Amino acid sequence: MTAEAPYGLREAAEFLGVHYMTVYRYIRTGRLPARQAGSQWEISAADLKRFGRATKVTGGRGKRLRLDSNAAERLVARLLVSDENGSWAIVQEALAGGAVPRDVYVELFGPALRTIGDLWARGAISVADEHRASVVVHRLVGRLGPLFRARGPRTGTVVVGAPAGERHGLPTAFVADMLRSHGLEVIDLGADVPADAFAACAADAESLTGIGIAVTLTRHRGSLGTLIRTIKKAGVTAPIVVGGAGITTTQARTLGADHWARDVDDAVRLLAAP
Ligand code: B12
Repeated sequence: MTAEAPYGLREAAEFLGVHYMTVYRYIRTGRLPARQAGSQWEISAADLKRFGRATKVTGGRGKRLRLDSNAAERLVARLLVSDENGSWAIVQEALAGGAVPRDVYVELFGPALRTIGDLWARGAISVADEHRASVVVHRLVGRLGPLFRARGPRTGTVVVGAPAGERHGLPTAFVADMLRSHGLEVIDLGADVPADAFAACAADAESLTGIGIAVTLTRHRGSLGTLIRTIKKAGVTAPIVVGGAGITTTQARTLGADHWARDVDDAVRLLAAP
């Protein structure tokens, strides 16, 4: 028995009853497996039929593709090959499917990054892979940022950052955008901020209403303590909210924080309405 010849982009579009650009998007977002032969895309007959059955996009224009639940997995695949456009297409698809920008950060980027961390921990990917994936996520955050801007006057200023040595910067970037949507001016200092510089920035900030510090690794608790002490010594009285995987509520209190955030939504709630 001879295998059925692979389908080209237009033939696949005809088979599914959709525009060929739609098929191209399915491929770029990792939903439909395909290989590139020179400048042409080739889709195996078996993959095309499986895709058609799974999505019910078979022979008939106007049928809507359901949003599938493996968006985070598909995003992981695109992030690990530095495919910013393919990653962005998955974000757009989530937004088109009714997700709000907060969901993209918390429900899509969060799980994708955790999967990447697990792959690294299992030795399946390298630290370089982790870096390339987080660089793309930073770029996607840059694209999503404008969607979080609130209209009207700013209601206060929040400074967010991570203590010296803590190189995980995405948690503060996510929280910063979410706070901006609450009408706050946010100064995001990002990862690995020297205590003196953090404190000086907070002391200079106009209408400071809060400080957010994210700690991802337990080993940075010592530098979190130094940071909190330095901020207080600089005369800053705005409440300090700390959170992240590396810190518990008891430790946060012991180190002098005013509040501990259970998760990202809690952090936003505490900082947006101190
Ligand atoms: C990307 C990444 C990196 C990048 C970071 C790049 C960057 N620009 O941020 C790089 C490559 C630099 C890195 C380095 C390391 N990493 Co790393 N990294 C990750 C990874 C894959 C994603 C981190 C991330 O952004 N997560 C998404 C964020 C948004 O989710 P989150 O951490 O849950 O954060 C939320 C909360 O913090 C929350 N939040 C809650 N309360 C509050 C309060 C406030 C005020 C704020 C602002 C936020 C906040 O906000 C966030 C939004 O949801 C994680 C995997 C994972 N499970 O997260 C590993 C992970 C965190 N890394 C790990 C490790 C071991 C390391 C390294 C030691 C070795 C390595 N892998 O290279 C170094 C240490 C560097 C250092 N000195 O800090 C481990 C930590 C294990 C542990 N429990 O100790 C993890 C869990 C991977 C794993 N599965 O083992 N890493």
